[in-house]
Amino acid sequence: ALHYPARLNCVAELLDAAVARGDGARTAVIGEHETLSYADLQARVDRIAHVLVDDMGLVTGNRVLLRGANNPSMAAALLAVLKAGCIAVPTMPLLRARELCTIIVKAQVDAVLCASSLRAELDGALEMAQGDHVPRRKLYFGDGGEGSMEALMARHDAPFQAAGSAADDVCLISFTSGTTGIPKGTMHFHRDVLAICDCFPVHTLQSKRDDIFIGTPPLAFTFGLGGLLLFPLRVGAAGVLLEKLTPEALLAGIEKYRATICFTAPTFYRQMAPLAAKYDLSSLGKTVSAGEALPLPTRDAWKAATGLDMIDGIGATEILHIFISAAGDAIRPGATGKPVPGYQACVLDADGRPAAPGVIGRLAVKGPTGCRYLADERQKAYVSGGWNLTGDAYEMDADGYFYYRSRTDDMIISAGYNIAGAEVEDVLLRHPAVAECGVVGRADEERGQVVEAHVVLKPGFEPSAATALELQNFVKGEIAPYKYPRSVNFTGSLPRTETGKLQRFKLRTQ
Ligand code: 3SK
Repeated sequence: ALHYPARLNCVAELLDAAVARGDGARTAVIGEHETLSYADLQARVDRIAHVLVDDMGLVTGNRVLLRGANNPSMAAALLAVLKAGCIAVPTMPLLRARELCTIIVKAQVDAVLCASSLRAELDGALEMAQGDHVPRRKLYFGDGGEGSMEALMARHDAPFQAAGSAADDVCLISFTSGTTGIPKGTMHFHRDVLAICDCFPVHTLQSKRDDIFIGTPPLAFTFGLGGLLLFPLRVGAAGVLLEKLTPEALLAGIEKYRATICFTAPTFYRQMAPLAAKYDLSSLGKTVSAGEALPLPTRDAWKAATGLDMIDGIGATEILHIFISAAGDAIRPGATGKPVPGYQACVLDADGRPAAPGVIGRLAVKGPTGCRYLADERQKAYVSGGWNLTGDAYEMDADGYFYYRSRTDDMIISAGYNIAGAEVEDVLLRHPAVAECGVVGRADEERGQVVEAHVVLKPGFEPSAATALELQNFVKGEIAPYKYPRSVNFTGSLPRTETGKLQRFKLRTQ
């Protein structure tokens, strides 16, 4: 079990403690334009914390919306908010004014820190929010102009004493639109931030102080916040923050910075595998896949391209980070893995009782972190009897390995058969013509639902009736024929959330 003192500021533990133990000269964050040592990062965080408290008049518990690309300035701003005892409300750079407005109002944001390059949508959001809620303060960073954060920071060079927060003070409200499109704010404590650093990276990833972390999830997504900033800081390692989040940029980044651990989603690994041979990836030792279920063909393609066995994981914004995973010899292809030490998981049957091995049911998890929605009725459905119900359908085998089957609301019931869309997707992805696909159920008078595949073809393949037939026959040849997609829709792209998750609800209503 993890034990933390009752009073605790997570940034004091992650950053000030590193400098105090003599790691000040070590590299902490690497950006495309600058590299900061632990001492540099601490100095920058302290200046920003002074700006927040001394210039903006913020006090403990104030909520600060953050908006910026993955870079050292955004990382420092985020850490400064926490160090000052305020609550960070990070937002994805791709969010539009309407979505930002919802967050500003729902989180009753007190202040806004925004990269000047991303201010247009934010200004639109502030205007939209006028009638409902107006943050008292806003400050832009990144351009160094008059009145900017940088101009104010220049006036402060004294160390900043971390706020004496309680371990269970909220420090982070992380928003997720999930796959349903209705945003929820999830609240996390200072001790939760340390708990995720002391579970998955220690027991599963086994990261070390010489590691160099890299990846694509935005810092506003807890997958990226943990994997690219918090986990490296906890062990005195370095995190590379890339602003350009493309498969090519990630491969080039791994080569350039000699990264050892990569965090990204299956879609990226799928796109990187055919390009991998063009880059020197010899520094890479561990690759973590999360954010979406990992299809077996993607695991295989990545292994064939790089020799690396993917560390798959399931996490949730509600739980803050990964809670089921496996690495090294414990990897069982097709399974996500076992509960990360510190967490417990089980599969519940239709009556809410633990299901026998081999039975598909609802995944339930508990551990040092868990769901606390901000003012949201959905809390009652997510947490029941001390268990967090993530909305995933899983099956556990006799050895305690967990296998993803679908989202609980994604099971397709066709002519009495239960069909997991993810299984059909796995098969389609094995076909040489298929680049991406999403499989959903479409209402059908005769069969209740029919399996419908939305397919993005690879260059050189024709979206024709002949190709559709070929894909249907391919599925019939690989799995039980009742699972084949009776309807095939060719499309240029699939709807995804800002974190890369497939929005099946949009496919269903298309
Ligand atoms: O949402 C997810 O899938 C996720 C995965 C890993 C870590 C954190 C999160 C939120």
